[in-house]
Parts: sequence; structure tokens; C-alpha cells
Amino acid sequence: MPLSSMTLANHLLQQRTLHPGLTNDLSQVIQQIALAGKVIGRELSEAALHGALGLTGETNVQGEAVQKLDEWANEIFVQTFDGQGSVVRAIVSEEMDKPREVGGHAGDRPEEYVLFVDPLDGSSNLDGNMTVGSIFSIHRVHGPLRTDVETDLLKRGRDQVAAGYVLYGPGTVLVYTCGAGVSQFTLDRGMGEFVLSRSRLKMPARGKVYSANESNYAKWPRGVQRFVDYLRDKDAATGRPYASRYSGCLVADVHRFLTGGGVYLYPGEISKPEGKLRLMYEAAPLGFIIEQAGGLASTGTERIGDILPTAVHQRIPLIIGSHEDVSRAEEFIQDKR
Ligand code: FBP
Repeated sequence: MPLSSMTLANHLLQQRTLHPGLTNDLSQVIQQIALAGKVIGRELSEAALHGALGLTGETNVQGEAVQKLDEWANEIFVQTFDGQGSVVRAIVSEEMDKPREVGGHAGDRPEEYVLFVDPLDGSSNLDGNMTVGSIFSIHRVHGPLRTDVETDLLKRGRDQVAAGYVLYGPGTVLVYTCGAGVSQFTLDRGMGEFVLSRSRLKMPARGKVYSANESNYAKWPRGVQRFVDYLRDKDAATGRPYASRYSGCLVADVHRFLTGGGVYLYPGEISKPEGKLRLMYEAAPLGFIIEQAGGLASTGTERIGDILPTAVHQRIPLIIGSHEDVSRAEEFIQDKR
């Protein structure tokens, strides 16, 4: 029995009365993303039957091996917005070297958007039939936009008008914010609708779980090592040691903390201070969600939302999660502890 019959469309309609920034066009974009999420979720659940698993043999702009489903999911997002009347002017994707102009019109609408997307985050989990997700970030553009001029697309996380993700796990879940709190919807396969399953999400100030690829421990700066040592130390008063959980999918780990608290780290390394994750379609959108839920997203020295990107595929160190845990990490990284 569903918790409520509040579908995503109804929720967006309701939110529009409360939040002027959530315009009809922006609601439309979020619903189109939900549609792409349904299509991707259905294909993932039967991918092994369609021979859709495995690698394409190509590498993407990040130098990573491309899963067939990475490419396919990217195409689903492009097709979803590449139609006449779409208010999305361009898509920047982890799977595309250059921004892709879509929608077939040039600045003739009062309000247009650029969509930044990681079509399938954690895709190395696919062959193991494990959780993956799609991450999205939406920026509003006013007037002419030169999609071939990268600087026109570089905006701070705090300027996002909406962000969220679709998580493909036991259930298919969509989580979004447009700056007025965080809401979670679960796909009711019978109705084919995303139905509200949690609203006004607030995460615990401190957690009991941390996520990090500890095989990189030796490559981390001393401050990061000391913070992870601190989480592993025994101290009942501060709920330590924390449990270690690392799924190989950023969205899945962050979603865990949205509900139960905790901290995820993909820090910079001594020889690679920029880390692995991408600012504009991984760190910034998840940072917007987590901060709307009372958490924090940081590089260790700077708030993710305040960073002006230098490139659309820029990488950034990420420490994200419960406010007290991320603040503690910053203290260790900045040698204040
Ligand atoms: P993709 O978007 O290419 O999947 O990369 C991001 C990611 O897979 C995260 O989801 C995950 O947390 C991390 O990289 C895993 O990286 P590693 O295998 O180095 O631990």
C-alpha cells in the first residue's frame, strides 16, 4: 500500500506555489529526467537478457572504460531533451567530451536550462548486478548561450536551480531539491509513477558509518589518513569506531547517509590532488542535496558549492555527509586537530 498518492507531478505542482523559482518549465525538465530514469531502470532490470552488459571497448573523456549501458543511458538523456520545445539548451555529460546542444532553438525563450548529468554513476557495479544511479544538476541560462564556449557553462554549485539523482537499487528512487528542501520518490511499477515516499528529509548531524576506498590510504595526505584513523578508533562516547561501507557507487553511499547519517570521502591524493570525482555532475548536485538536508559537502578546505569550475569535466576532492563528520574531517585536513 503506497504511503501516499502524491506523485512527482502533483508534488512539483504543489511546490510551485511554495517556491517561485520552481517554474512550469523547470518542473517539466525534472519530470523529463524522471521519465529517463524510468526507461533506464527498466532496461537495467533486464540488461543481462538483452546482452546489454559489458564494455564497449571504448574509453570516455575521463579515460575510463565505457560500459555499453553508460553509452546507452547517455543516449536516453539526449533523446529525452532533443526535441522541439525542450527548454533544455544543452547537455553536459560524463560520457560526452563536448557539451551537446539540444532542443533545436537558440535563446528564443525567456527561460532555458543546461543539464549536467552523470548518466550511470557506479557503472563498474553493473556486471555484479549492484546499485548504480543517474545524477543530475540543472542551471538556468538567460539569453544567448555559446555551448561551444566552455566558460559560458561554468557555474558554481550554489547557482544550481535544481539537482538530484535516480537510484537503481531494490527499488528505483528519485531524490531532488530545488532549494526548498529534499524529497524522495519511489517508483510504483504498477502505476508507472514516482510516488512520494519521504519529504523534507533531514539527515543526522553525526553518523555511524563511513565510506572510502581504503586501498588508497597510502596515497592520501596525512590529514585524511588521521581522520580515517580517528573514525576507526574505539571511543563509545563518540560512537566510534564507525562501520565501514563502500559500495563502489557514490550515489548509493550518499543516499545511505541522507537517511542514516555518516560521511563519504573520495579525497585528493598526494600525486593526484584533484581526486577522481567530477565537480559539475557529481560533487555539486549531491552537495546541493546533502546541504538542503542539513549536511555538508567540502573539498576538505572549501565548500563545494562555492567553487567556480574551471572546466565542465573538472575533478574535485569530495568529503560529503553529516555536518559534524565533514567538519571533523576539515579540522584534520586543515591541521586544526
Ligand atoms: P563513475 O561515475 O565513472 O562511475 O565514477 C564514479 C565512481 O564510480 C563512484 O560512483 C564511486 O564511489 C567511485 O567512482 C569508485 O571509485 P574507485 O573504484 O576508485 O573506488
